[in-house]
Amino acid sequence: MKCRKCTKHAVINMRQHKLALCSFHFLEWIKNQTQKTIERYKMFTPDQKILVAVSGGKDSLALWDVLQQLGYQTGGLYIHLGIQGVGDYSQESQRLTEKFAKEKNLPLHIYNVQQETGSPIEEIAFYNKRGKGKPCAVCGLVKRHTINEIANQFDYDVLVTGHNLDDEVAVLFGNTLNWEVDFLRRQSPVLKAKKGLLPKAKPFCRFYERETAAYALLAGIEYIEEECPFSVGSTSIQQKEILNLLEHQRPGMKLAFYIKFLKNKKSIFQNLDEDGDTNDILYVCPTCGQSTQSEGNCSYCNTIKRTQLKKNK
Ligand code: Q46
Ligand code: ZN
Ligand code: ZN
Repeated sequence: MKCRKCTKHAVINMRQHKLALCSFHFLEWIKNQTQKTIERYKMFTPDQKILVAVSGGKDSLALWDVLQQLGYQTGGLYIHLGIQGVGDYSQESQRLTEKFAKEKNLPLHIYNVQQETGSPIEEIAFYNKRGKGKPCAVCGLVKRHTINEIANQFDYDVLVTGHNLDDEVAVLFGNTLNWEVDFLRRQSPVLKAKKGLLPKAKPFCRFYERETAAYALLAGIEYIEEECPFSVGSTSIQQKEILNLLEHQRPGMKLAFYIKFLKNKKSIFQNLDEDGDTNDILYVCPTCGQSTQSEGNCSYCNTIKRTQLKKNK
């Protein structure tokens, strides 16, 4: 198969776009499409400071690479969760993230949960009995808190994450199956700033996972291939498998499902603010100074305090 734009051998055939491209034109296509997505959803502008949440995986490193090539001012944030897994997951993903940042000469903030709080993520989850054996709920809480802390400290304007189309469609599918109206209302490629919280954007939300993987490979990015050990057997992975079967039978199904949802969202949720939560009164946590939805300490500070108290008993 030949590249649509030149006569060279095509390295990827994107059936949903009826588009086959060579390595050079595919890398160029990813960059152009990312720029279009940034503009289409009014994500951010070149004069803003962008904080990229990097995990050491293909999506976040590829996104960081594309944004810096497009000329955006970016800095990365890696959160070391203290997760072991096979081959020391956190240590290895930090190593690869640091290697990438060094090669590209990009600023990287490293936040080590154990060093900052005294406990790795699993221990915090254990002492707070959250998440039925998995530390994911606590992990989300710690990540959100850390991102806000670093963003405030270093004056970042926008947070970007490497969520791809497969991630977004799995979330959409799961929320539809359970009629999670509030979550559906809030699902968007871009979320406006709320009091004390950073605006968020997902510039890769229209790329299939195989496209971001191909980008990382062709751009020579070394990334961690293992997923976090706690993601194994998750509902979202099961749903991704079902969606892959549907996509196989009908190429483009995932993209259409997502794009049509975004197009029809306004009429489905008429009179409701798509960002949600805007009517919630936000308070200031007396310990860390971040926004919280009730008076007194925020959930993060309560969780860390509880961990330290129980651990030292
Ligand atoms: S939440 Fe759970 Fe992920 Fe945290 S513990 Fe791993 S699987 S990394 S996105
Ligand atoms: Zn070509
Ligand atoms: Zn707090």
